[in-house]
Amino acid sequence: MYDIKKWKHVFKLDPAKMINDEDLDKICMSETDAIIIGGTDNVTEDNVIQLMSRVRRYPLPLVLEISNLESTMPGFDFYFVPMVLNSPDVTYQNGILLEALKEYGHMMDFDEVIFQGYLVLNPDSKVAVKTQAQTNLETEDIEAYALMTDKVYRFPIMYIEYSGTFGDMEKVRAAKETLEEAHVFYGGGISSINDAKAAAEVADTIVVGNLVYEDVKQALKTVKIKEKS
Ligand code: 1GP
Repeated sequence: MYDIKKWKHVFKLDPAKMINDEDLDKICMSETDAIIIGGTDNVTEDNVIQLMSRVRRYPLPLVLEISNLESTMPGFDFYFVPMVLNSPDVTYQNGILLEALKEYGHMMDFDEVIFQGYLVLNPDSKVAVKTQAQTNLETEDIEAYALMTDKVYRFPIMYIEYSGTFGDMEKVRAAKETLEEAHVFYGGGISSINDAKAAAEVADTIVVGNLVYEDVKQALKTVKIKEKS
């Protein structure tokens, strides 16, 4: 099985967005470590199946980041379940999970299901609006959420999500330095190799999303962070 802790770079593809075969081929044939399929709006059974079947032709790990029950299906290597720790709406902490467990709990393979302590930090992002995330966090809040992830819930991953904007690396560092066990994913606004390097210096795994759709050439360059390792 794949070892997520070795992943340095992943691309996140949004099933609600169009990508042509040529660009998808380049993304999947790059040296990236994995593809995550996930998005906030308009994630449907149809568009997830479509994208999954296109990416499945390539020999790299494929993850579904669960955003709703309707678009959750078998066929992925892993299922990432974001538990949005800084949302006051329990739906996004464990509410969707509750429904998933009621429906699929008896047949879920928990080795494939990875729970993430998820912090949403860009107030203007769709995910922040949807989850009503409390994004105005001080370093001590971040550290406490890191402890919560690591020592209370014992999630294997903490995901720092700045979707749409490049984040404050000092906040990512505060999380990283507090965590003893959990692996740090960083995603948000990586739009060049320099952003990718800056994020990869702090986080264990960087996630490149929008750039795939905005400038595929630049997106492919971000994989170069792996050359030093
Ligand atoms: C989004 O963290 C990912 O969930 C990546 O963010 O789309 O801003 O690259 P961007």
